[in-house]
Amino acid sequence: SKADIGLIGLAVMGSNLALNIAEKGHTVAVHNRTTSRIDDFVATAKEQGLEEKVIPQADLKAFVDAVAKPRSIIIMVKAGGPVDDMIEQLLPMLDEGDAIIECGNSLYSDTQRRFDYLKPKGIGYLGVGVSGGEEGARHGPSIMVGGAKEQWHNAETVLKAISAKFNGEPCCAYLGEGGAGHFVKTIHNGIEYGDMQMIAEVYGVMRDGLGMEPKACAEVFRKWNQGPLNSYLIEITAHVLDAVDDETGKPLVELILDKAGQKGTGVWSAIAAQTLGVPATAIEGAVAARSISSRKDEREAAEKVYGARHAGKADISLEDLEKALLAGKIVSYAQGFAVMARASEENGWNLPLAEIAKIWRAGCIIRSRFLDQMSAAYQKTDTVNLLMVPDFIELMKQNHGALRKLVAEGALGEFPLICLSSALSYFDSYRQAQGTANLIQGQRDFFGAHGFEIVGRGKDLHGDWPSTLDN
Ligand code: NBP
Repeated sequence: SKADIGLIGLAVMGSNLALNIAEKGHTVAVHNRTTSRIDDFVATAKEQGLEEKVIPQADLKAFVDAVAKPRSIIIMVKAGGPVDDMIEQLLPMLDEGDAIIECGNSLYSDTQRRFDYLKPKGIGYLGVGVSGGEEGARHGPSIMVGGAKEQWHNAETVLKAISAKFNGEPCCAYLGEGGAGHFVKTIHNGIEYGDMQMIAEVYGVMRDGLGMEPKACAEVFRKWNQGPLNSYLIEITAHVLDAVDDETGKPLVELILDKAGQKGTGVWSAIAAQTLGVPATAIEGAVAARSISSRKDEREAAEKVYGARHAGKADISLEDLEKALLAGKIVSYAQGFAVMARASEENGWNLPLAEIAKIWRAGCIIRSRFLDQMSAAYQKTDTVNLLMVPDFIELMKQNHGALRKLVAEGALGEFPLICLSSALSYFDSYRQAQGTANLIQGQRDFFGAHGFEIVGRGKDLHGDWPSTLDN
């Protein structure tokens, strides 16, 4: 008999997804360019007692033929060129109505392009964001589906079965056409950058401003994990801070080099925000912080020039740090969701914001209690900006004072709070009815005759500016 689904690409992610599929009782045909990976995979499937659900095929045509029609074929190869190569190889072997389901970390515009390319050929293209890393792929990731809706329904049972569950509900949903799934995954990663950076900034204040040892910080994060900040990232932060280096007996975190890596999805989300004209300062700040972190030589040189921060203590309580982190998080999520809402309008995706918050509640890196609250709040309203969603207005009112206090302490105490301070500035700009862009418009009209508006008098007005200047 034929396989329920096919999967190409048996590296870390693909093999874990395939094992997950087999474990949920679905037959999966598997293929990989380098055949030794197929043998390794079959051996692993045997060890796990799943070989009966696996149909290995070293020949691509035989693999395609082994999948039941209309075919659903997952590709989990390296993002970029290899995905296009795979599509071209598969094309002549597929029949109308079949689907290619690409589950790697692809750029959403590539996904959109592939979707548009395959649609007229009668092949449904699904670009699917899969979050949760290796563990998630094996035991239940959060799955963000975009692309051909008709073909999604053919694969829905399998994808929902392998996804993470939150209170029994699958963390897998169809979000919109074309590149919608990969776009949402990108913003997920941008938000993840923000969460991580804000946690790191608060850790910096604990370490340098409150003189706390890693173990003591870990204790605080464990406690916070019982409250509104309850999340996977807060939980693992406590573990990272607790870890001890075997060789030296020192806290491991103090030995790890302070240079953060990045693979590009944070940058993609910041670029998307800028391109769409949606402010996402917390995400941008988090990306910038990683870039600054990677320039250790420059930072060391600059510290010599300007001196290290003064050794003064920070005057802030742990309670206020917790509240500040919550307020920063609300702003960051508000920004990320506003970017998705705008992208949705621009691309006609109809992204369901409540549903997105829902499928992020388990399986992915940003899973949290907060997202449960968020999905509940978004279900009650169609307000786009989280800062204007009733339950969150209350939360923000209760907590922005602490964020303000932290940012003020940070400024005077010389702690870098690039993400948290950007979040606060955004909040203050967002809620300021009378801003300062009147001056910008005056300047623009002065040098470029761009015109300005005066309410009651009309648009495209000009000032009678002096024609000679000192400079
Ligand atoms: P890799 O990204 O390391 O890719 C290796 C796979 O791509 C192998 O199966 C390899 O075949 C295949 N491949 C390559 Br490379 N070029 C190919 C080509 N021209 N034609 C056919 N196959 C080709 O695998 P991974 O680490 O499992 O990641 C897979 C995807 O998942 C990537 O997009 C990655 O960014 C994403 N990812 C996501 C997460 C997450 O948390 N969601 C984590 C890690 C990765 P070979 O064996 O013949 O070389």
